[in-house]
Amino acid sequence: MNENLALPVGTTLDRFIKQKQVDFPFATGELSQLLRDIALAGKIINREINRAGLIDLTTSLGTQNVQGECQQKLDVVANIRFVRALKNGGEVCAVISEEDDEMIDTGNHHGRYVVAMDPLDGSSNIDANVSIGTIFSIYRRVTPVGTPPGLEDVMQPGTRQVAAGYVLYGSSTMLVYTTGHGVNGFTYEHSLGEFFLSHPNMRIPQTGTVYSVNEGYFHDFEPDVRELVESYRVRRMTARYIGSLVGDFHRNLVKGGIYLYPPTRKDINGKLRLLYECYPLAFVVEQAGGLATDGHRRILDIAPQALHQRTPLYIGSRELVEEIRLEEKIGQGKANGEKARTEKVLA
Ligand code: P6P
Repeated sequence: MNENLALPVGTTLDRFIKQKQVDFPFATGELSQLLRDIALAGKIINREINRAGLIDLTTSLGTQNVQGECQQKLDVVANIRFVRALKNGGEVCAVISEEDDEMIDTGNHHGRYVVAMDPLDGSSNIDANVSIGTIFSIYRRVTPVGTPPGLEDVMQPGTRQVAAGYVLYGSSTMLVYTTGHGVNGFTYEHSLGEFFLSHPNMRIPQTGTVYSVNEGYFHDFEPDVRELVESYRVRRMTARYIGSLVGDFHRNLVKGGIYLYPPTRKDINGKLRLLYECYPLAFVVEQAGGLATDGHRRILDIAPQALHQRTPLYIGSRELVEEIRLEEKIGQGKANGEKARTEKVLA
């Protein structure tokens, strides 16, 4: 019989997770279940996004989140859906989210994991129908199982992540994640309601010709950052910036390139958040052979000081990130510390 008449549909996320569970000799399936819970929430958000224009979910609520950013209806919906999926899944004892000022105790005090997430990054693009994404980071809790979670569970350094990834709601919906054994990408097949392995063992090119930065802030940047961006122009690199971190990051992961969010007058420590945007993407990019720094040190080596702490971010192809050696401004670390101290610091 002609096999082409019935080509295999490929490996589902579920089967992949089961197959990979052997990578965790002491795995009891809890992390696997947690990854499934995240994938489920991603499917639900994907449905909300796809019909947002039809059920008036594209507009803003007129409220602000803890960052003082205008909340889109879908921001709030995504946050509710993810927190609910993690609560109902039972594996997670605590969540921190861009949309919530404080740590969320899920009540699952026997849950062994905590999640840090940006439920819907780039949401200001929703009404322009531009790709947006969810970013997540998973840690093992450090407080005893069976007790209420503490801030020490969610304020762990990026090197302690056990898994991280993102859901990209783009021309196709993809889940890309790592558990420390490489990076794998799954594409959502709507008709079957399943994520299928479409990008096994993703590797970012060691260099690239794309740079992603908001050049509207060019005159805000420090002189050495202006020189860097100028050098990209001289090298005739290609500027690609869609204003959605997950979209820019994913394109650079696939094609090679660098994304930069340097300090600006408005955001003196950069705009992006360390715990639920930079740490997870830094874990993914390093597992794919790339690199992420704040211009001086690895993102994963930065010690967390506050739940919603911001950091400059330079992330992508290793050679492009390695060439960035910005001089540390006197007191900049102090500035970071001071800024952090005003942002919900660990008591
Ligand atoms: P700007 C979206 O708000 C976001 O956090 C990232 O997704 C995006 O790359 C960046 O901010 C865009 O910021 O200041 O260039 O509009």
